[in-house]
Amino acid sequence: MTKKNDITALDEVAGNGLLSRRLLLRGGVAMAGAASTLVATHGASAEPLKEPEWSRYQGTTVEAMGRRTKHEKDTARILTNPKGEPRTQHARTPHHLLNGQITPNHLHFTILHNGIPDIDPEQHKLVIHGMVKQPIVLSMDRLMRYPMVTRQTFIECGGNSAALFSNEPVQANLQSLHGLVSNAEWTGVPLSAVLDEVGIDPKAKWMLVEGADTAAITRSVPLKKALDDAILVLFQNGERLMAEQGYPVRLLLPGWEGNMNIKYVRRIKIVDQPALTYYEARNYSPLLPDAKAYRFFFVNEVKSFITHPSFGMKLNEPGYYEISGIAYSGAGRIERVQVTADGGRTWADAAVQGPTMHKAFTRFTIPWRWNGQPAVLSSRAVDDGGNIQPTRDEFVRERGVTQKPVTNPFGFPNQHYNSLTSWGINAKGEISHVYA
Ligand SMILES: Nc1nc2c(c(=O)[nH]1)N[C@H]1C(S)=C(S)[C@@H](COP(=O)(O)O)O[C@H]1N2
Ligand SMILES: [Mo]
Repeated sequence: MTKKNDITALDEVAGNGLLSRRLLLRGGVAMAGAASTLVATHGASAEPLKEPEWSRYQGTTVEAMGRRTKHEKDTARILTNPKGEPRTQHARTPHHLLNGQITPNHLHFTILHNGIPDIDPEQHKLVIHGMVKQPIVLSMDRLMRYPMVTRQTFIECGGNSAALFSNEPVQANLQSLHGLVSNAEWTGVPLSAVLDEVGIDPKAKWMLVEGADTAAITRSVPLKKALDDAILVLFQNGERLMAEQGYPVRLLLPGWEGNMNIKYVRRIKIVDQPALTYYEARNYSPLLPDAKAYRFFFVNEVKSFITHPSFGMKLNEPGYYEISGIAYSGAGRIERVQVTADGGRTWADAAVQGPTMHKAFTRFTIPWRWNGQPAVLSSRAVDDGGNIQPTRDEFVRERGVTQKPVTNPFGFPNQHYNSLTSWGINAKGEISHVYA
């Protein structure tokens, strides 16, 4: 038997204090040595509670729309146009302040190339035409009458994590670095059901999808994907889509590059080849070190990052901490996540919280005992297709980095970064962004 406060008696499963994820199953905070650092110091002198102000008077009146407590006002997105500048707008999810797997609707990341359109659902129509037997015009009323499906999935902008293409680590928090990905439960009509009804010409291979905002963002999507798991989404986490997420209807292509998930979708044209629109031919064709470029980059590949602890937080004393983070893969289900506390020399399996879903966020955790010495934390995910998140060396060799540090973390020097993120912890417990 391990004695309650004897933290040294616990076996480390990897270097620098990583403990077995099985401790979590056994309710092992006390066993992990937390008894001395969490419980003993803060629970020692339990006195009768004093009556605080808020216990003495009637609370405020409940309103029709629920609201968040003012104490959490800093749990907000950060904007690239905080003064309301009319430009392509990015709003980033504060993953370091959230937990679990679902991104709340008001904190879902957003990219809009031309602002939020104010669309009247009574007037909005979706046209499906081109190489079809019978073109159709769908009102939102009519679309609502199709059978619906619900699934959880993430959406990630190709430009997420772009700052990590810099050859020096940009000192910015998780929200700035990886805030252009979010995960929600989406409900809507499988696109395949609607395409069945219009009758696709067997020679057709692609569809051109167009939004109703002024950006008229248009993208070519292979029909194979459209018939596989694409959804015309009407609901987001149980309520109608947020205006920013594409109200009244958006295309969802689970696991595929953000910009293909066309919001405010008003037109789908069935065609036999990609249209090579501006948004697919220039904006979203990542460059390679040999001056070639990807023509298309569809799948957001397997990826993970540690959310707690992360940049900007501080470890106040040595002892027990839970390391926690997010893993996801546009190619499938997360099968395994490993964590290192010594910059990649040794790795331990994290606990992966189930049920794990295809192309959705998966939360991982592992207990850690920090000894007060410098440490480098990082995570590495593997999906059920056997795809492994590449090390930074592997990734840079294939995809390159920019020569100068990217001082502006909102810049888009390149796309689809899916390598590791490492947090360096110094002896004071301060956390910086490092390349390990
Ligand atoms: N109509 C329209 N659809 C759009 C965009 C847009 O500006 N207009 N932005 C795209 C980009 S670049 C991304 S990454 C995703 C972001 O989806 P979200 O704002 O719901 O997170 O929407 C895509 N669909
Ligand atoms: Mo994007």
